[in-house]
Amino acid sequence: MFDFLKKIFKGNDSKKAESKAPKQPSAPSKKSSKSIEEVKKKTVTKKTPPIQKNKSKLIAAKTKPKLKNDKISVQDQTPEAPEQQNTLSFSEKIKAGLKKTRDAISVNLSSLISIKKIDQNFYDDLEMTLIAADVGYAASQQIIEELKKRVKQERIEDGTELKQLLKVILTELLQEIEKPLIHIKQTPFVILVVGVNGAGKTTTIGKLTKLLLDEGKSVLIAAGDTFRAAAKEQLQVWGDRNNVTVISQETGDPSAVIYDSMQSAKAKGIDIVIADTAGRLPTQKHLIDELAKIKKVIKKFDESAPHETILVLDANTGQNAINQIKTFNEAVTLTGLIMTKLDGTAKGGIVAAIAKENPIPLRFIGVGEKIDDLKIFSAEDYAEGMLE
Ligand SMILES: Nc1nc2c(ncn2[C@@H]2O[C@H](COP(=O)(O)OP(=O)(O)OP(=O)(O)O)[C@@H](O)[C@H]2O)c(=O)[nH]1
Ligand SMILES: [Mg+2]
Repeated sequence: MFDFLKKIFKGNDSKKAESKAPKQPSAPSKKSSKSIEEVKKKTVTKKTPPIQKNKSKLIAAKTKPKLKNDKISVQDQTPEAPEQQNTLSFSEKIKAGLKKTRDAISVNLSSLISIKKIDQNFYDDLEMTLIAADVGYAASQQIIEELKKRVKQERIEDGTELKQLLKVILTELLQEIEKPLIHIKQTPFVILVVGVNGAGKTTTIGKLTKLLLDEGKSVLIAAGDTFRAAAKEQLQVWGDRNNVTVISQETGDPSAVIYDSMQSAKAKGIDIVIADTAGRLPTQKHLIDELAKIKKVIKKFDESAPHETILVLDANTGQNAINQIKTFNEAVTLTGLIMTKLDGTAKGGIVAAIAKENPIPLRFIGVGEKIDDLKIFSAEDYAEGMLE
């Protein structure tokens, strides 16, 4: 497990995620119901952070000689690093990012709780509120059914307790996709980044590189977007900010660039290659097929690569994210997701829709354009950010 998980989780008193190996999407497992009392207890009990299980791997990674990244302070290299970045904690940053979503839900929820009895009308209005935040029909239904059941079981009449219970139920649903990225020992560990145009792939690669460098890994970036003019330059800016090598070519063949990058990383003993790709729409079949070809070429170098295939999603696209997951997953078998732009949308509920409808692990969330604005997804923090 990446060490930065440990760093980020340190000082965050509400962690409870368990370390799990990355795996293909699986059907949501049934979870036992938790009472409010259990939840209250949970919030004061410090749980083992997810990295603990893989401690030996971390130590091994730490003792490995690092390359030029040793010399740099990424923080110093970031031109736009804002003062506020270092003062906000992990949970606070997520909360700040999800402000619009929370406001949209909370305003309705507060008025519902303050004026209504907990009856069918209340549940109907709550369902509409969740759907408006893009939680989606299926997930909203599941949440409401569970809420009804447990309100009855636990004889809840008080609005504050109901909100607390709603948070627990949402957390349980989100835990289906709370599976942090685990670094296997393979070198180079190859991360292929795909997604629609403008989703935030390149920016996310810049932010992810920073997280990995902080973890003590060495990183090389492959400029696999050979399609868009200026794509290379944009990636190079992120490479410069992080002081890592960006490999690009004059040719228009993304497979060749990524293959070259893997070769170079192998020769230099670099831990991780992150490969950018051109944006493409699910409807552009030939471009989606091209991704499968890229994957095939990567496999010629290393049968086990890419070790992580990440789809970057823009939270503003709402329910269309489900469609994107389906199409990209069919073409390249996704192992993880990153949801970006959660800071700019009132539709952060889409993450719950994914947990219900297509539970591929959500590795990170993007809550801004700055280098430090990528966070490991935590179900509990996210639910807290949505509902407060
Ligand atoms: N507010 C906000 N903006 C973001 C976030 N991530 C990316 N962006 C912005 O989204 C825009 C597109 O980002 P890119 O990284 O170029 O997206 P891309 O997927 O690489 O785009 P193409 O290569 O054209 O397909 C840029 O203006 C980014 O600054 C985020 O988490 N929050
Ligand atoms: Mg790009």
